[in-house]
Amino acid sequence: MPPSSLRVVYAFAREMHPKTSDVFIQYGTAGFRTKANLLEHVVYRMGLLAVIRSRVKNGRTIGMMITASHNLEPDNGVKLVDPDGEMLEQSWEEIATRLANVSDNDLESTTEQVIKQVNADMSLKASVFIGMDTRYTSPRLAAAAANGVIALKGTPKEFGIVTTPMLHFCVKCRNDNTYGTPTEEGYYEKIVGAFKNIRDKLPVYGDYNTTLYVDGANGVGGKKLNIIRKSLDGELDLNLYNLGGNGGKLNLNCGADFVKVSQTPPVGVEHAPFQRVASLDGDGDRIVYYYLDDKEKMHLLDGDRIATLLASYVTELLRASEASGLRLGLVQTAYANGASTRYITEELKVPVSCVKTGVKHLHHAALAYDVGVYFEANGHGTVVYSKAAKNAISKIAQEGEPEQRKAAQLLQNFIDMTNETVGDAISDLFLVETVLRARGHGVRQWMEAYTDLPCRQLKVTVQDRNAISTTDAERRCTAPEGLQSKIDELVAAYTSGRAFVRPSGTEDVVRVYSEADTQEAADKLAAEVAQAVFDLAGGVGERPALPA
Ligand code: 16G
Ligand code: MG
Repeated sequence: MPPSSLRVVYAFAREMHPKTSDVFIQYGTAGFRTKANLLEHVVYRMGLLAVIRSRVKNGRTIGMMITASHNLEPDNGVKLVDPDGEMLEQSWEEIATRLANVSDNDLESTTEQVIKQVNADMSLKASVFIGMDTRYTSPRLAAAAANGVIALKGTPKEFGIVTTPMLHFCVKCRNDNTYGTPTEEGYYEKIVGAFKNIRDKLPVYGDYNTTLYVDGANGVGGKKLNIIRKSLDGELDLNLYNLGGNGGKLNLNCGADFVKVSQTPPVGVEHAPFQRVASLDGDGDRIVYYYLDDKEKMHLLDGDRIATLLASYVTELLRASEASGLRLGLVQTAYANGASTRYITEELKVPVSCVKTGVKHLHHAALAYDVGVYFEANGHGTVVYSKAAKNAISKIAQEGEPEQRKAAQLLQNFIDMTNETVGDAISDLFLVETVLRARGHGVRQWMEAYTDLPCRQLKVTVQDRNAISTTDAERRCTAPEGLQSKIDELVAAYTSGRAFVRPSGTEDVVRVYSEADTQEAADKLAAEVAQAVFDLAGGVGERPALPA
């Protein structure tokens, strides 16, 4: 494309999506995310970038998802999806940030620079899939995205309201037709179809019952489960709450993030003792389970629990199918409860890697295993399988001895039920239900695997959060000077004590995490570490207080 045809990039910007704010915005851990009214020009420009990216990838399809996940209704955001359904390659985050922040007057020349820098052949076709969550600001932003795509002569395809993982799935299928059909129906066919396929293989028995309550966070995930529910004919009885009607507000006092962080049940859900409840986040890529006991005390089954459940079951099936030479491993972050890590390594005897916070880091590390299970404690995760693993399992499913074949066929259903592109609340829900059903387990047996160490999270506001540098998957800090040795000294005074600090990737704060043998101890340790951060890293406002 000759440079003169880039004039339209400016024309669209000026006439339809002008930059109206000078607030600097950064492509962070999960794309751009801020108040929706600051985003229209950003999303338009990401439409441009998606076309360039598609051309750099030889015309393969790129995804754009309009969502601010678990944030409240007034926020929104955009993230790009790479051809294999993964998050945008990290080296492009800086390019995205640059393109988002230049003035309208400089947009044409900056676009040209970017095209040169990444060596995009602008004569190629370009394809961009666009999805959005249920926010009332999303349609307008999706339209801006499409205009960005059109401005550079790419072809946008709009999926309307879908979960984030559905969009990732469709992008992957479009670029690799062995993975499935790139439509919402194709997603149901593969993922929900695989769940239905286990009905004869895994009869319901023991303490497992087919009733599941779901907190839909008043977002898109619950809406999609409502579609799925009607096709499940008795295999799973979904009681859905917080579907967005009756004045329920997106993520407000409900949803996976609220449940995990506040450790309290969401509003809008009925409860029965020991009834398992799954709580989704606003764009359907995170899930945690919980239940209330007969004294109405809440018990949380978070991402660590889901990871250990899935890893132990897949290990069992691999053993039963006698698939030899396949390495299964689990990936966590520093936020994983120490008790879960101990259980995985010492009892399940599964290797564990610890990586930096953020799905892309976990996903990447999981690819190193034949079967890689990854989860953040907050409920974002999935399982990925290598080609070798899929081939070996498929061979046994056809040619193995009867018992081996049975296990391998179950594994195949398990693989089909998994959205390997990204953590997916709906897919994870079916995986969890499958394992509980296979074992005849209710929530109590699931909970019995190990006992969580009490933990606490706090945040501290400092002048510049980047004054904190970390190493060793964020478990230790290297700056400011003296902070790590102070943390070491504080931690040493506690039984089973552990603590770390890291700058947030999504908020202007430093996060503090602690765990210890009692809740009081974990609370006190977190407060002491927060004080140390405040003192040594330029705290702003009031110095954090110790618990009374
Ligand atoms: C983003 C990440 C999530 C991570 C969180 C940490 C993705 C899709 N999402 O939401 O994985 O746990 O950031 O936030 O990567 P923080 O840096 O503010 O603690
Ligand atoms: Mg989310």
